[in-house]
Amino acid sequence: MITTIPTIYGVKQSPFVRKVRVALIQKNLEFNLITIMPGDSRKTFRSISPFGKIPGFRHGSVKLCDSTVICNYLENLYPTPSIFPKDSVLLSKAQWFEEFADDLMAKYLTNILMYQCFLKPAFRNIPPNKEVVSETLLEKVPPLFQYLEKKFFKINF
Ligand SMILES: N[C@@H](CCC(=O)N[C@@H](CS)C(=O)NCC(=O)O)C(=O)O
Repeated sequence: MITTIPTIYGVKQSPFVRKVRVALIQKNLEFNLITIMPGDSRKTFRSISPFGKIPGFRHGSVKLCDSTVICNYLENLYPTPSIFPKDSVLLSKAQWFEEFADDLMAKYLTNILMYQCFLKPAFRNIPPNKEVVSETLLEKVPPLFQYLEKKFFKINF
């Protein structure tokens, strides 16, 4: 058993960092957060996350990247309380929603909208591409929320 406190490398605003923080909190585990921006090129960080993506994760001598890999590591090492259903069909459903959020939701909400509307103007001083923002908001995002609403809330707007 590794006795050191795990360390997350990343920023709180990242949905992938948040996912790992939630898993650690659910499991009542202490952790450190070292603030690292995506793409940071420092050697210590790149030895944990070779392509500079956040979150990176260190636990003793164990170095991991990718939020799904990290959450699975935590679940296997600290099975109680569990963050995944035991039933294999429910587990597959949970894994599908995790993949849905990591892939499609992150693609449009984080990589396009957050980048265009916040990161690009704030850090690169470049205004958002209005066409891309409008196409994403009007065409790409609504089907994702309609799907979630149908699955979870049974609301029809
Ligand atoms: N599949 C990865 C995705 C992580 C990811 O894309 N993180 C973003 C920040 S929210 C990042 O580091 N982007 C920088 C890049 O793609 O170079 C995970 O689940 O951890």
